[in-house]
Amino acid sequence: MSESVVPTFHDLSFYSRPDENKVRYEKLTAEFVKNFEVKPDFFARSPGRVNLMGDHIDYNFFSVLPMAIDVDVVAAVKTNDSGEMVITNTNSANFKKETIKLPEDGSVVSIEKEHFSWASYFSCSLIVAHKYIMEKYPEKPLKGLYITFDGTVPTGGGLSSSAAFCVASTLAVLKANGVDSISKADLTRITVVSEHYVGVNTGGMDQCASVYGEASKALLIHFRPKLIGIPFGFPKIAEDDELTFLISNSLQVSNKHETAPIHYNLRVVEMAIASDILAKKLNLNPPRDSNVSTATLRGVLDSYVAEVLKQEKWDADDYQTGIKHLNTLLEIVERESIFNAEQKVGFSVEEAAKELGITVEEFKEKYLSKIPVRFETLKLYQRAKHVYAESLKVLECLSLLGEFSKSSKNPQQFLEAFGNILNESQKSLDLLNNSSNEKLNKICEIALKNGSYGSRVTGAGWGGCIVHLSTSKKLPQLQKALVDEYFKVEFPAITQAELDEAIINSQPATGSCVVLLE
Ligand code: NG1
Ligand code: MG
Repeated sequence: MSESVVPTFHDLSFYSRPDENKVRYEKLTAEFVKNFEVKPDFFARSPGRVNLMGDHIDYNFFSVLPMAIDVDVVAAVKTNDSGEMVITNTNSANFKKETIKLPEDGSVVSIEKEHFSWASYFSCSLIVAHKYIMEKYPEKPLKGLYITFDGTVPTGGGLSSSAAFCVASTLAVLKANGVDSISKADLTRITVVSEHYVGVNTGGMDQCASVYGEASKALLIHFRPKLIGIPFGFPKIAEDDELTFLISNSLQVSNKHETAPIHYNLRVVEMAIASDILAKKLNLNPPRDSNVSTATLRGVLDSYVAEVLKQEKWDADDYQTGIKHLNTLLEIVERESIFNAEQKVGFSVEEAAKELGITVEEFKEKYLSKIPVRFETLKLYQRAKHVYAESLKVLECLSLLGEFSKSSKNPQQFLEAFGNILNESQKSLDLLNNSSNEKLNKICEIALKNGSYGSRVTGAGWGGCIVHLSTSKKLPQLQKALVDEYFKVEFPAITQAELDEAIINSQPATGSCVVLLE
């Protein structure tokens, strides 16, 4: 599986709605011709994703369960001889034309932190693609490009618009520079770090889901022992009814780049500190994550299994053993000797430094200087508990799916059990990870009364989308309730077109690809 190659298609039949996309590609081509007075050579596209289970755990290297979805970012591309990257967007009101000059000495571009724009995300992709090309063809200078993008992934919505954009951009630069074949594993590996260049310390779920997506399949993504996406199908629940995931966009935009210091990056930092404190208290020697030189919560679990339980590493598909170990870690996190009652409320910098046996200066240097964050107290207990409990839920989902497909278990029971795991995850995201909010909780509440078996915030949170587990028969009621009780109440002037975009009934979609049309 890891050796499979990013495909090239010669028509649009890989889409679940090829006709709609034909019109869209024609419009994009016309827009490209208007911008650059030539036709594009090819298209590079990459889809968004919805995460079904396991949020804020990928950067702790725990497995996640996303699926690529129909919405995507398409780049129409042509090379030029000017050595410039000229990027335009069909949504020119929000994304204005930008030109990025390639350094004359052939080195990779650098990102100007003071001039942050959508082009900064393109530059991230340019950096990772250029580095890859330099390794392959050290003597060839990078070509200039004309690009027009067209995106249908809602931005700031937890459906990973940024990863779809970065992967499509990277693929565009690679293809234009003669990389006609790249493995899915390589494309994932190089794009995983791209957003780190704009200061968001992302995990690898989104890029992996965007690259490995397959029609009608969800994905199990492992980060250890190595990053890999494994497609799997959902069981049929009845002859005349189908399991369906509905996505509803809360239309609260969360700009991860702007809020990173108080939201996303703060979680990355809190979880790193929690890992180091757990390792110290348990006398463990977990591997250090080379990126941040701290332990990870996954590393703590693996070391505990090896050093204390003296057990071998368990296989990624041995869910029962994984469940047992995660439960052990959850019990440990509850111990008074790990976090006392006061610490369970939150840590000050002084307290956290004291726990680690280092000075406040050393603490600030190690944890607070590389990734800027702002906080009142560090919620280390809550974050560690969320990560272990959420990772446990991923394994519980897998184990449930396995059981259901083996035995002739009642589909109703299956949906209820699966939905229950989703609902417990939402509680954890809200109360332990604090990445939900009142409006997002409200959407979940409405959905659960109207045909959803389980609803949870998907992606980073603090706004964005909710994923609901439902069935095709229950969809009309669910959609109607969301419209009447959320969208029309929160946004009385909302139009039908806006509603159509906010409620997404998406099938699992094909991952990143190059498209060559006649
Ligand atoms: P979204 O919200 O889709 O950007 C982010 C991270 C993921 C993961 C989730 C939370 C990026 C590109 N992706 O997703 O790696 O950590 O949050 O599970 O920032
Ligand atoms: Mg994103």
